[in-house]
Amino acid sequence: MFRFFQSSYQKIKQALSKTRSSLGSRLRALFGKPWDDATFGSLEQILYEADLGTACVEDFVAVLKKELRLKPHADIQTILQILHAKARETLESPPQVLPKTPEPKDPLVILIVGVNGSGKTTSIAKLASNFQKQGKKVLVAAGDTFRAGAIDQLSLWAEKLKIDIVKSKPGSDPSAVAYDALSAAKARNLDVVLIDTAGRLQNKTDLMHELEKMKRVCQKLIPSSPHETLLVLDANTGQNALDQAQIFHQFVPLTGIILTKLDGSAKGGIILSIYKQMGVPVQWIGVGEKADDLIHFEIEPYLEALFDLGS
Ligand SMILES: Nc1nc2c(ncn2[C@@H]2O[C@H](COP(=O)(O)OP(=O)(O)OP(=O)(O)O)[C@@H](O)[C@H]2O)c(=O)[nH]1
Ligand SMILES: [Mg+2]
Repeated sequence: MFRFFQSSYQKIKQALSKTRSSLGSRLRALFGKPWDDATFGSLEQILYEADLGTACVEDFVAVLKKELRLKPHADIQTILQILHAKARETLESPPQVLPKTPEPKDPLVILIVGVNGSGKTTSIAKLASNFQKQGKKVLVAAGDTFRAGAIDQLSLWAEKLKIDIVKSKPGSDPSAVAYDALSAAKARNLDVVLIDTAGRLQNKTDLMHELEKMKRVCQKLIPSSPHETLLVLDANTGQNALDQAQIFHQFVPLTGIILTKLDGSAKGGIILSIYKQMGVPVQWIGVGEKADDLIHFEIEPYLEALFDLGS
């Protein structure tokens, strides 16, 4: 257990290595010399560039200004600790929507949503593999009936991971696929259903209504479902990620986020930014294209990495 904890701790820090080296070293350089009012202007810029977003940046700058008035000779370690404490306070506040627990006879149903190419289908494969390793029986639903090749892409993963899949013809109603998947999972006594959906831009209202419909149809069979709705966000999206999260949340209340492609990004601050503004937690981090390139998010290693603290 300790070894597992230690390795996931290290993995998160590794995943944040780009953010850490850019944000951490810039903060160290900024406060490594005597600071004045102009320093806080540069601090704002550095925090924005790590994708911390307006609300968090304002918070951080305000708290640091206040604390440094009381401790004018604070060293860099103290300064990083002040930011760390503020960020922790943000992440430890209660989430806005809690996941639901399925009835013992029902499978756990997870709806996966997001814009085009964010990593939804790959994340479903990664989650499926993760559940499988816990001994759970998983079924995936090929709910992206829109993009040519989407059904085949998920079928290939299902074949590779040896998991059940429910699919239909390209162009068919995704809600019907979701319904079939839930009834198959109930009939076969499976533990988890992961529903793929077509990529959609958050400003395409008709497509957002289609997600609402998928949710309603799931509820016909399992009233408490979907128990989780996860938004898949590409870490390289920048502050548009917040817009995506806010609009998806209006149509299908989000219980969490999967932040993908953090392996190529120095923008790990988006995790804090979204939580600060919406109370939706990042649950998983994607760090590559393989089935096991998924890390469960934990606050402490994230913050240590973000502010370049500890080992
Ligand atoms: N480096 C990296 N690549 C990823 C990650 N997650 C997904 N990808 C890649 O991103 C690309 C898009 O992934 P998909 O899973 O097809 O994305 P999607 O959201 O299902 O795309 P659509 O169905 O077209 O909307 C693929 O080439 C994936 O291999 C990740 O965490 N890191
Ligand atoms: Mg897809």
